[in-house]
Amino acid sequence: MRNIGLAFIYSILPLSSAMTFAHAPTENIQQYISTQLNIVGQVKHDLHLEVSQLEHYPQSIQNIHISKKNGEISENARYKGVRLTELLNAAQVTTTHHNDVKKMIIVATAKDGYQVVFSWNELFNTAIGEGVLVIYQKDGQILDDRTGRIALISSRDHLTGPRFVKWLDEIRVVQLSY
Ligand SMILES: Nc1nc2c(c(=O)[nH]1)N[C@H]1C(S)=C(S)[C@@H](COP(=O)(O)O)O[C@H]1N2
Ligand SMILES: [Mo]
Repeated sequence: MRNIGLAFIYSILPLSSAMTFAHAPTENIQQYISTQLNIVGQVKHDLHLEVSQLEHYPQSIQNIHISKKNGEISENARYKGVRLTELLNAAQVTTTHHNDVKKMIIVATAKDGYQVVFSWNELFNTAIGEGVLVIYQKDGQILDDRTGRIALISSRDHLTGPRFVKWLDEIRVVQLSY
C-alpha cells in the first residue's frame, strides 16, 4: 500500500462505490482458466504464448499486495512474470505516423470477459508501466485455478485489485484513430 492511507485512496477514487459491487466469478471457474496469452491488434507479429514460452523473455520478480476495494489486503506474494512492455516489443507495435503511439490503448481481456486498459504512454513512459507484469508464478508455484495459469498485474497502482486480471487471455493493441 506504500504508506498511502486507504481513506485517502477512497477520497481520490470517484469510482470506488461502483467497484464495491464488482466480483470475480467463484463458481465453475475451470472454464476461465487460460493457458495461452494472445497478443494481437496493431502489432507486426501476433504472439500466442504458453507459460513455457513466457519463460524465454527477461524475467521480473516482484513482491506485490493484491489490495481490494474494501481495504483488505487479500494477498501478499512474490509474483514472477514478464513485463508487458517486453512482450509488446517482441510483437512490435506498428505505426505509420510519429504520433500514432500517443493514441494507442492496450486492452487486457480475461476469459470471463473482465477488461482493463492501459495507454501506450502509461506503459512505455511512466513508472506505472514498469510495474505491469504478465505473471505465471506465485511464490514459486504455478498460478492456481482462481487466477490462472496466466494473469496480469499493475503493481504500482494505488489499489492493485482492479487491474489484477485473472485468467488473462488477450492483450490487444488498439489505435483510436487514423
Ligand atoms: N478475470 C477477472 N479478474 C478480476 C476480476 C474479475 O471479475 N475477473 N475482478 C477484479 C477485482 S474488481 C478485484 S478487487 C480483484 C480481486 O477480486 P476477488 O475479490 O474476486 O478475488 O480481482 C480483479 N480481477
Ligand atoms: Mo474490486
